[in-house]
Amino acid sequence: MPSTARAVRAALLAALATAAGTSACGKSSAPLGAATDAAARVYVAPGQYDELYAFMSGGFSGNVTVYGLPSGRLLQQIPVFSQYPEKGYGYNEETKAMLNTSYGFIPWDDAHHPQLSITDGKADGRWLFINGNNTPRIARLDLTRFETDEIIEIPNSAGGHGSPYLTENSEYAVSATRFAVPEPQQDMSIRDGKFGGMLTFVKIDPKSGHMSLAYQIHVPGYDYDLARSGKGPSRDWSFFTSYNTEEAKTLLEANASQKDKDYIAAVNRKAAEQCVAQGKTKDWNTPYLHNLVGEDGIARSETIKSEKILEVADCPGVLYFLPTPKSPHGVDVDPTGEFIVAGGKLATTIPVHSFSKMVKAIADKAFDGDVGGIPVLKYDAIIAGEVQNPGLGPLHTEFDGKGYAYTSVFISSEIVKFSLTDFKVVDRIPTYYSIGHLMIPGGDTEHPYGKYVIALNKITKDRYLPTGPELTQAGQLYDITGDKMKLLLDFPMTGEPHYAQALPASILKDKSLKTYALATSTDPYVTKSEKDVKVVRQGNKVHVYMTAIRSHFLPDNIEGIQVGDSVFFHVTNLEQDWDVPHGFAMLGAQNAELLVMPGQTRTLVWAPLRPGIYPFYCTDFCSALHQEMQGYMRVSAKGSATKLAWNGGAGALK
Ligand code: RUQ
Ligand code: CUA
Repeated sequence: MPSTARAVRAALLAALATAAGTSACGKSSAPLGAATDAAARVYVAPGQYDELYAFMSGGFSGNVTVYGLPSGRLLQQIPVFSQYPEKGYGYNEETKAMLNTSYGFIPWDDAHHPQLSITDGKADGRWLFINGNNTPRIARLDLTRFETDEIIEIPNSAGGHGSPYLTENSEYAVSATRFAVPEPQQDMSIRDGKFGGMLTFVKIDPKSGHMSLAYQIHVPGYDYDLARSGKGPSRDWSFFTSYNTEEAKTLLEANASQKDKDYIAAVNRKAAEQCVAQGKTKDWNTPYLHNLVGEDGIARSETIKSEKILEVADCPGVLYFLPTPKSPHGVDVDPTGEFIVAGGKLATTIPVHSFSKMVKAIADKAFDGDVGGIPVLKYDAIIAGEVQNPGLGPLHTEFDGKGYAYTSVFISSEIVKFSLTDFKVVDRIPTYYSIGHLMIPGGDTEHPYGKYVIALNKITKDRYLPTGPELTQAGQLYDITGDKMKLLLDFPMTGEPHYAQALPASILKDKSLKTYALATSTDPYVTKSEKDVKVVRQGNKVHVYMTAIRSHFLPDNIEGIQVGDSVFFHVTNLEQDWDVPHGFAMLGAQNAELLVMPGQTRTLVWAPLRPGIYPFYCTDFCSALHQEMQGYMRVSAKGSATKLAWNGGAGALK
């Protein structure tokens, strides 16, 4: 083990042992390090609303969770990159296409960084974007419905980690390939092959939110980790951290930690846009998928095979390297747009670059040579300050808008607060344990809401009742209104929490959709009234146009189904009252349930295997007679003379 890695590991174990020791000695009932009035500060009385919505990445659950703050109450799970049987997401006919990729249907991803859409650098409550890390993708969620509406795959990439990190008016989402790979992909020696990297810019339509690939910048084969787009004076720039500038292919823990400094790649988007407009790009045609929910509520996939690739040599001024110690992870831009804070995982200081100095250094050509034609700026010419004694393993930084920055420090398990005036540490507080990201509501925008910081911890150890080898993931809420941070609350979270975003509830809550309008539904499979229910056979496909309303389905008796048929249940929920979904589940269906919102139509496919009588029922407790909300399907042998018949509408069954 190399000495840095050994030191890091020893420090981690020591930090965990100290922290665990403190609470193991009988103090576990006293809130460990919590403010004395913590209970009152996070208590939201029954029937009262929380002050903030928080959107948390579900990490390896692939989804997004919605919490209320300050209570830490879980309000909703929004499926994004992973199938979610509770809502039928990725199982029903309307949403399956959302999970299509150029690699086929993929039922899972690892979701990392939620990003609220912004206008003038402030959350506008329209959409939430989040990246898929394993098979690089960016998703867009609609925040009136809390549903995933769009997923775009990022071609020529492997590991879409540094993403989506929007620009000041949500013009672009970005993505960086974390793993260097052959660009374009091809068979070559791992050891001797020359790998590359790719920085991707995805255009977001300001009205519809629809995403399209704008251009990709071909860069050296480093590991690009995280990103941020600038704001204010730096609004036309995007920044990406890289590690492994050693371009090691094996045992990176040692081999990618050789150099003192790696780089932040600074991209001038205006220069890039100009080169694209001047036709200086090359056309590549790696296939990628774009999945979009249409006006009719149905997701469809389109395969696209066209990318505009920008070679740095063809576009001078588009990219500069900012030397940054040492295997940096996060890169974060303060609310004024002047400071670019890096989290050097193995660095002994937190380097803070100055945007204005960077611009001057570029004008003065204050370069330390170049790599592959990319100018490397002189470290001393761009650095604004170095935060001394920041703790071990700084990762991510958020801002309170009052001139302070808050950095998560993984190995020493703490949040460190420092001044953006003199770069001195002014406060620090332990986290339990091994904090990854942290989030101040609005703390990555030009207008932080402030008030709280949330630690998104990787390890919980002794903080909760043990639940076997796998313990719950955790967030911790701290008050940051005073000089000293105060711990208020621990709350469990779903999946591994990576990043999170929050905004005042007042921006969203009145926009929340209550029902889908049945009268104006354009779903091709909608049934708008009970008199229209029907069953239609097309070869061995049988379409059941079914309605649900408290407390029955219609038709609820169907005969004439045969083994070998595929039965499509198109279930329309006729309700137009808020909070009255109906569910649908079928004995032996090799599928999830349907959960159908008021006014919505959802489709489940069932392929009966054996003759018999098969009940179905409503899965969502909708009324006093919910248990009565059931029906039967009669399945006959293939070729049987039993006629197709049903009750309701023009059906012949009585
Ligand atoms: S990462 S713990 Cu996936 Cu955002 Cu830094
Ligand atoms: Cu409908 Cu229960």
